[in-house]
Amino acid sequence: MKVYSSDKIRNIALMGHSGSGKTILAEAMAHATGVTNRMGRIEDGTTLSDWDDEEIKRSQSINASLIPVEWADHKLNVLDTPGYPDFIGDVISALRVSEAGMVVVDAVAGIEVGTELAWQHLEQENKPRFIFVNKMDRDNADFQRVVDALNNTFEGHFVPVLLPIGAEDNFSGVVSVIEGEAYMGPEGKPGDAPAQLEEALEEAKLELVEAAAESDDELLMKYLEGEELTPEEVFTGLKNAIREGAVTPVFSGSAAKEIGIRAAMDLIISLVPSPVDAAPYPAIIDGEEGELPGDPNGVTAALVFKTIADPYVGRITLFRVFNGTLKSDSRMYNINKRAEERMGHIFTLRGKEQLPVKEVPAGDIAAAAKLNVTVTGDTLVEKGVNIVLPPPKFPNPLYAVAIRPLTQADSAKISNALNRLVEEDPTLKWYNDTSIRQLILQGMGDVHITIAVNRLKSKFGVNVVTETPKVPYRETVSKTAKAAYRHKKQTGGAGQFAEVHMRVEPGTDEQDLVYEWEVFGGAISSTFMPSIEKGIRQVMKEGVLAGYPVVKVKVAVYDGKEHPVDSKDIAFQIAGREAFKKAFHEAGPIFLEPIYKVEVIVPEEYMGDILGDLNTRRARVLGMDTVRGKSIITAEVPYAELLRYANDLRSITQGRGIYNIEFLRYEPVPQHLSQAIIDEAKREKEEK
Ligand SMILES: Nc1nc2c(ncn2[C@@H]2O[C@H](COP(=O)(O)OP(=O)(O)OP(=O)(O)O)[C@@H](O)[C@H]2O)c(=O)[nH]1
Ligand SMILES: [Mg+2]
Repeated sequence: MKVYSSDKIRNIALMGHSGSGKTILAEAMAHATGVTNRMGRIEDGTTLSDWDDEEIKRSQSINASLIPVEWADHKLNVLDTPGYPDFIGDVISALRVSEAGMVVVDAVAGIEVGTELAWQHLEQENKPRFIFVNKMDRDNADFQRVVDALNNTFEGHFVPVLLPIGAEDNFSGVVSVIEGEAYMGPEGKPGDAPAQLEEALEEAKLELVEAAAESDDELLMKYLEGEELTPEEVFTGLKNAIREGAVTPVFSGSAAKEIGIRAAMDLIISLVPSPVDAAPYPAIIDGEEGELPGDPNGVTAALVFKTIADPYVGRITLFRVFNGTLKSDSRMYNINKRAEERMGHIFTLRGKEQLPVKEVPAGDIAAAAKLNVTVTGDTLVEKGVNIVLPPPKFPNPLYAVAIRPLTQADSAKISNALNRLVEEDPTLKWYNDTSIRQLILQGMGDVHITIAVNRLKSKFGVNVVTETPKVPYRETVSKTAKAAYRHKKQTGGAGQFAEVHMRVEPGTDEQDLVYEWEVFGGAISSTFMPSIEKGIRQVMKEGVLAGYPVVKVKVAVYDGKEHPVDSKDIAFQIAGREAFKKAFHEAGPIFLEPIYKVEVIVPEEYMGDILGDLNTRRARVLGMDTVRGKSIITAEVPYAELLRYANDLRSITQGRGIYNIEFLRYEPVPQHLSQAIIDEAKREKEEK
């Protein structure tokens, strides 16, 4: 593909509710610009974006896809993101490298959960926003109703820039409000605006011109003096207003019928900030906070925002250059890993297709294959330069399952396969929790996990069964107790003898075991000190009450007895072990459970339901706040009560709630719940 200079590039992320038509919109842009000679269809699994097997199977996007299109001597890097909330990771990645987000809204359904989530995200990231009201060809499509709803629901000023000509079966074209020209049919044939739109056009134009004028003193003077602003002046002013979030332009069209697509691309070029407009970019330069000018002739720095790990194609690393120019076959330095990488032939991706490029100037997006150590979030720089670009910020996982390899062969392959999956998707995590003897796979929701499990099988041939994860309880004591144990085996052959007296008490946060020796006068020789400790540590690993590790105890051995011949290491290990168990039982044993900080964000009207539900989860509510119609509830909640929260919150709020969690600490389990943990452990043991 041809190399475009930084000012000719536009990076835009398509976002919004699942099914609003983002993938088809990207497809229509590719078709309109001659990339394909026919439109792919979701139903046939033939779109450029949704090429992955799982995407085709589910008829929905799972990964962000890059669809570069060339239009009017510009290159538009369209990033088609998934709308389903479990796949938020790729929305975050795509937005990190885009100058703007375009929220696609269904003209019939109007504002949906995914619209709200996308909007919230764009507000948080402070990115210029655009709305594309899609599916104007559908029965009951109503453009004005959507614009009104947007203005009533969200902060900001939503103004049409492309008005629809007709609707439903009669939807035939769009009119550009600023220039007054119509684009008719799929070819976008030039035409005149129909008379019945005159009033709406005038009104929208006035709003746009005012917004443009207000963003620039010079324009404002001209406007107030009654002079007409040229379309160029309106575009320039409007660009500022959009950047400040004062105005959100609203497009209309039909991706499937390919109407309004060329007009939309024209406006993206005019209104979306180019990488030059959007500079400077924050970066850590030589260890200090600084800025990069986005200069293609400056030092080179690129951010890796996505990795595709395909067992057949190999690893593909997508990056955006923020400064300088990255050249094919060059060597770059991964500053995070402190390692050199050979870039090989670089290419841009279009869906899964690789299109070679010679070089990538600041602002553009491209990919490299077979890098050695580089992962998502890393910065690649030219040798001798110390620049770190802020990585995309991914949320902590919300949902977990335990997975068990089905056969020995699966077991051998599983950790490699999981590593590859996680490399591709930073919102997926896995670890082996030895305290509960389970392999834990964490993600953003049940669909996310289901797909990960499917991929384990289809991509890596690893079969697993999933189970509910156990809560990683810990065992400890709440008071001081003493116990003594005598181990004696002196019937025939070599004898064993050891007697240990010990005191067990609550320990410190820093160490699981504080072990002290208070034996005076040589009742036990100190050579047996480590033997007793070994016995204690063995019990701590295995647990006393229900098989969970023992933590935070202080043990003092203060007396005992030994035998000149029969006392040996093993005898004291056994005595230490048994004495510890005895004392532990006497010392007010309790369970500790993990406590998480939970932040729930829901539309105000759900606040009561959320609080009521949290109440049943033993939550401690720390704060409640309402900001612009959204309630934010923070609470401390035991992990045991959060295992199904992703699903439960979804059903309480019809999917309109989001939350994030963060581990805080371990806390004692209330006494009345302890017995259930013990019973459950017993039941499991018997089953085995
Ligand atoms: N009538 C009509 N249908 C459309 C239009 N655009 C998309 N569709 C259909 O809407 C369905 C969903 O379209 P997608 O492009 O997959 O939606 P998406 O926003 O990418 O959805 P996710 O990938 O799940 O986030 C498909 O069946 C499309 O054919 C349109 O303009 N008009
Ligand atoms: Mg899609």
